[in-house]
Amino acid sequence: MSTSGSTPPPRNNVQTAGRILSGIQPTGNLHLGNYLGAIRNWVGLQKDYECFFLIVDLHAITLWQDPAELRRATREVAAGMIASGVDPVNNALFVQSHVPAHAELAWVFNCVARIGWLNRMTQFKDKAGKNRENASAGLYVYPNLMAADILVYKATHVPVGEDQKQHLELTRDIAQKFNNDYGKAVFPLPEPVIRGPGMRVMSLRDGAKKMSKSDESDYSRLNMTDDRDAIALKLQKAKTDPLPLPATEAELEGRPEAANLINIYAALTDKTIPEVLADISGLQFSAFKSRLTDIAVSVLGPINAEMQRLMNDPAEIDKVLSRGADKANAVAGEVLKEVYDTVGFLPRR
Ligand code: AQP
Repeated sequence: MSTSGSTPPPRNNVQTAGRILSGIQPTGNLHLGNYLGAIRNWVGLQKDYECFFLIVDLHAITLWQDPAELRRATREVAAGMIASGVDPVNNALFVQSHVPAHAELAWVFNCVARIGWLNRMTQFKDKAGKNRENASAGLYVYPNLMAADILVYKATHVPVGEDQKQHLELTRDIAQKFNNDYGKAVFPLPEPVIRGPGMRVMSLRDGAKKMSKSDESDYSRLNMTDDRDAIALKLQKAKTDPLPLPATEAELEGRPEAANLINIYAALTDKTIPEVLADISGLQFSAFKSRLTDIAVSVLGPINAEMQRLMNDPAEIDKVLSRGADKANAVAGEVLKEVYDTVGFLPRR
């Protein structure tokens, strides 16, 4: 069966390389991992692709969120994306709950995806922990909603980190099964797209854990809203090991905390690891951390200042998000109509 739905319409009459869908959860403070692992890459992708960037509040409530904090974080994520260079005019930047088609298509996919497929999702096992019986049903069917997020725009490409690859595979399985079940190529099979180093930033307190919004220690991450003092303090306190800084890449083996700091340095300066090792040769860890502080401040400082400016005008952020939702609804509404028609729902006259 062909996947003819895979050619995206041109944007502003210019043919793009495809249609991208990517999202971020408003579950706490945006951090350096979100910036280097996702947002910075999106800024590069928007030049070539038609992009739909969404703030996934429906996903966020699969774990309980404080309502006031959820609203604050939703605006902060929008501000962080715009301050980092995401263009909300030429792309759609919006909140997932403002586009009802996501939840509606997710229900259809709840009826397409097989329980066995969901049982294999490692993220559910990680997030539910030992107490699976007490996890929300939403957390269990989260991958079906993610598939709906992507396919409700017939996205052709999805930027994915290591941890999301399995979910994209499931999305492709759902698209394929839907197309087969109904004998019609409604959905394209979206491809992963990787731009930039695709790096994973680890916790500053434990090199084996990824930097995360929900880590209870604020010292584990550099928030995009941290000022110079906070960045300096967190980097000075960042866990290292008793050995001197490495001189070669091979010496980084088995030293996750040192490797993480050096990877961060490389990503922030757009240098390779050997270039960074040449830069820092002969430094003590403390001098290296001071230099890294200057570099982090030079990248995050201007973003932080712009985020603060935007956050001082929440009504303006809401307007931008509302315009983004209008664009998204126009596309998603049509795809949902096609899906409802395909499965045999009676049209509303
Ligand atoms: N540490 C990281 N390194 C590289 N990329 C990261 N991302 C998140 N953490 C890192 C990428 O940021 C995008 C948005 O992530 P998300 O907010 O949707 O969910 P997440 O991956 O679960 O991020 P967190 O910070 O760990 O959130 P919580 O604590 O709420 O679960 C994704 O592209 C992700 O890969």
